[in-house]
Amino acid sequence: MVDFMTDQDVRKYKEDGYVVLDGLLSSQECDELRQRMTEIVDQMDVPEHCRTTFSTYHDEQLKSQGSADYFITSGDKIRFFFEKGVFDDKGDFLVPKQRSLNKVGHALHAHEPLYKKVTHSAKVQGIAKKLGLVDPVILQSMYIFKQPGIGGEVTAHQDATFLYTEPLGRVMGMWIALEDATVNNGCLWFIPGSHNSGISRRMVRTPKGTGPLTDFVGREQTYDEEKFVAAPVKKGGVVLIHGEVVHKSAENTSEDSRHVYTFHIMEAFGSRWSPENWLQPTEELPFPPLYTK
Ligand SMILES: O=C(O)CCC(=O)C(=O)O
Repeated sequence: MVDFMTDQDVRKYKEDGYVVLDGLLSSQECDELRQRMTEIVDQMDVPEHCRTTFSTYHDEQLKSQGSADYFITSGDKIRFFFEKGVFDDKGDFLVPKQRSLNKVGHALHAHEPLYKKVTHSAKVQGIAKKLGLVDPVILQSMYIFKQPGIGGEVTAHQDATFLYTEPLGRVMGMWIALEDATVNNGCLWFIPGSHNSGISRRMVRTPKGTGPLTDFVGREQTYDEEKFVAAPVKKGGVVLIHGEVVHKSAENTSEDSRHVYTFHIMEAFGSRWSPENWLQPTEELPFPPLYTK
């Protein structure tokens, strides 16, 4: 069988820190994943912290503590993260709920059979093998909506800021377009070659107690806007994202959505997953190996 990922793709990935591969999924597979997400959203329970009214400073603190908890314990669950301004102060939707979400995360790969199937598909395993990964494990997964009109920007970052390993260079994102991702609806932009300069900051868990649950160490860097190159992708295509490559996406001011399913893998062989990362394997969900049937 001809490799889905060619030698030239591997070279491009190593040189630039990312590569776009067309045709990972068929159009029908994309539609099935989207349809399943519509059902999940139809049935979702709106998280309590979104429903809390904030009339006093104390309530506001509780609400923000609630959302921090909701995030940091989401690694082994399916949870809902919303765009800004989609709830009124009683926690009722101001927009149709199918149009309210920023993302759903972080364990679709474990709990949702269709998503699990795609994550472990022969093509995905073939990509990991082609890149020489010995023991890749799945760290997390997300469905990102980039809603028409309100889908917010994702500022320039490196994924290893959030998913830190020693040594670096062990994490890769697979970002699958379930609809065409274009410069108009918020495709990814990269600084080619930026994966070779380490990382500028890390997000770490803070010691248990009061206050924020995570903090940043290091500096948020500013990047030369001119250096970013757009990476539009056709429905069904995948972008491989090196853990240290600088990337971002613009807000979606168009009338089209830009749904993607994305997950991150780590070469577990010879790597140390930082215990300070927000995301930790749990008893319910240790990081599952990618190479399974
Ligand atoms: O989907 C997006 O707009 C951004 C995703 C991203 O930057 C990431 O998954 O690291």
